[in-house]
Amino acid sequence: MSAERRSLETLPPRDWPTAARTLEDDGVVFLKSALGPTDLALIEQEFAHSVAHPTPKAVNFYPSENATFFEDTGQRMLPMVRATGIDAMVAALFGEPDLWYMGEQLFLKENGFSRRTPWHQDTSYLRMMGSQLVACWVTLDPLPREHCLEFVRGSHKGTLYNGSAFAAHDDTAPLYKDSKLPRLPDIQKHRADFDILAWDMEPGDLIVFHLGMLHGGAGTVPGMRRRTVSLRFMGPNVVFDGRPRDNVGAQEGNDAALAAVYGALKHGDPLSRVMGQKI
Ligand SMILES: O=C(O)CCC(=O)C(=O)O
Repeated sequence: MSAERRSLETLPPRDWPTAARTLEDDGVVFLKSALGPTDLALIEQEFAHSVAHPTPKAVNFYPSENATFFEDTGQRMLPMVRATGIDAMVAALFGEPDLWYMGEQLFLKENGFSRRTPWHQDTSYLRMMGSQLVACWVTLDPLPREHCLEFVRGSHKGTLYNGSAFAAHDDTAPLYKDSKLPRLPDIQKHRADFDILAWDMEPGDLIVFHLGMLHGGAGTVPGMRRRTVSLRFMGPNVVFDGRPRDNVGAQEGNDAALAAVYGALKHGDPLSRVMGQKI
């Protein structure tokens, strides 16, 4: 696998300035046919390897529901990111060559009626601010719009909510009990009140979204498999969000490694010095 960043000329042609403007305005951009068959084969191989070799952070959510809802995070997919040119696409969207890879998150839903991923913002869990802060969401299975990842348009510029605890019967149950952040709205119950974006997706299509976006993932029905990966990146304008988030001191979430990083930072400190892999 190549260690060099691919040049944009080797990737499907696209109007990158327009795509960047959509990402900036809406908080999400859909890139049709961004990846070719060789790229997909590589991602599929990496996905299978990760599922077969889960990290200690892997979670099987909602085990009583009798369907698979597997989630894991890791830092193993950077060679794939480079080989497929996903980093080159992010650099084009940022208009910025310097990038840091923050890692991948895998979701596998299958074997029955697997439930939705609750609506949430990644920045509720990560104390990060800046426009150059995105996930690239890839599906390995065709997903009609109703099984896609969904977004509230422009919500990266709105309120930052408390995290979802991913509770079985209450999607908005707050993760952080003493938080100053407001409870999530019940978007699923009041969908008509929100400007929701989603797409019919084929393997090869890519969605890039800002980590401040309200987003939620559809579930599966019997006979379906939904294998998806989020690859997260930041650019140099991303800084530590040190504003108080709870009533008892710094809110570190449930990640001890992140807590150690945050403890050494002041509001506005660049995060690229301390997090992610420079690529
Ligand atoms: O695919 C899903 O259902 C959820 C994905 C998600 O929340 C994420 O990638 O941040």
